[in-house]
Amino acid sequence: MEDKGIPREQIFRMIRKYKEIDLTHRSGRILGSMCTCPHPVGVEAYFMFLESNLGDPGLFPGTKSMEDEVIAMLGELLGKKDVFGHIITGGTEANLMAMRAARNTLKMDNPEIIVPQSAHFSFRKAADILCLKLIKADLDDDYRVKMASVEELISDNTVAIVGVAGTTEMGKIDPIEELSDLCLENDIYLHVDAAFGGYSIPFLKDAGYDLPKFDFSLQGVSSITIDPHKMGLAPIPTGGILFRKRKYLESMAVETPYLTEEMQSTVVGTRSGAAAAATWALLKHLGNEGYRKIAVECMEITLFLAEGIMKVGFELVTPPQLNIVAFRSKKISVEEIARRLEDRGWAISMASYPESIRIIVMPHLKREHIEAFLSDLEIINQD
Ligand code: 0PR
Repeated sequence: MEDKGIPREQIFRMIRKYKEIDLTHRSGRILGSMCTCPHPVGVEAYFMFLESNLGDPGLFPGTKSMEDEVIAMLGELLGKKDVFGHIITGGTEANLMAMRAARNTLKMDNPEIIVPQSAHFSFRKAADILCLKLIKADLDDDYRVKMASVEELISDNTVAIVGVAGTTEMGKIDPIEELSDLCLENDIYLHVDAAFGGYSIPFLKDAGYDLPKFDFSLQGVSSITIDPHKMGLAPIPTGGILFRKRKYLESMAVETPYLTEEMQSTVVGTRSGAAAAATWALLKHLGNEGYRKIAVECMEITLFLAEGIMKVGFELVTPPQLNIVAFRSKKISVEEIARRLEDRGWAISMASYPESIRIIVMPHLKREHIEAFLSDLEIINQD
């Protein structure tokens, strides 16, 4: 650190150099990210609330009201208006809170959680932090969790079962209705990780897409992760966790002797009020109609991409259910496809199960980007 401070203009000249090295979503080159350009209304709201700390909500009662209203709006979107929860940093923290609530409510000696093989790696972190045994259930031919496998894995130590609505790699929706029935029968906590699908499935259903039930309308669902910083277009970091009952939040509450709130259930103490404000502003500004349009556009481009991939000689791993396309080739290895695409300036990602190239058609990807990608893919296939 220098002794004498650097003037403002010079600072911004300096940091611009770093910024120039970064990729931007706007360039249309990022094909493997679940994040996107934050919506300007969310950004403006975020800026307005930068100093507000929801870890001490008594100082920021206005921001706290916005968080409460956001939780009710997200609950309503997901089948139950009177839910309990918080706006937090993202899917990882939400999944950690859900697993902590399940563990604390059941209080078993050797707690186990059953997650689909497709579950996000945040459950590995949660299992490690919370000392839970992580048990993985098999997938069916369409990369959804196999019910028979889940049933087989249930034991006296099971504290929670996880279903995913929009898997990280394939964008598939697990049979949540069947998981809900199973959990009701066996009195087990069911958590739905809809970090990705939470902001699109309800809108796509509205628009007439045939997608399964996955939310609180199913009585067995105890909690849901839904991330505004993915398909919700909110600035990073903005996540959401919703619980069916207040007792789940209470099971994690610790006393906060000198703060304006008496008990705190979140993992972190000081936390962003800006994230809640941005989510509030976007839900109100875009409304059902705005989000429906975004979700439908992403799906239309997804189907255009999926068809194009087959036309230029590659094969889809599975038909897309949400806006994720996974593909591979009969003659070129996945690593080699990835290398050739990267050489051509595409930032893609690879799925591990099954090995494939995975494209997430987020709102920053427009038809022209996909057309340019497909023509490169065609060249790659002929190289
Ligand atoms: N649950 C699901 C289903 C997810 O897909 C993810 C993240 C999480 C939970 C965890 O969410 P946070 O990362 O918000 O804690 N899925 C993306 C992934 O791992 C995250 C991501 C986003 C990765 C942008 C890369 C990227 O550029 O692929």
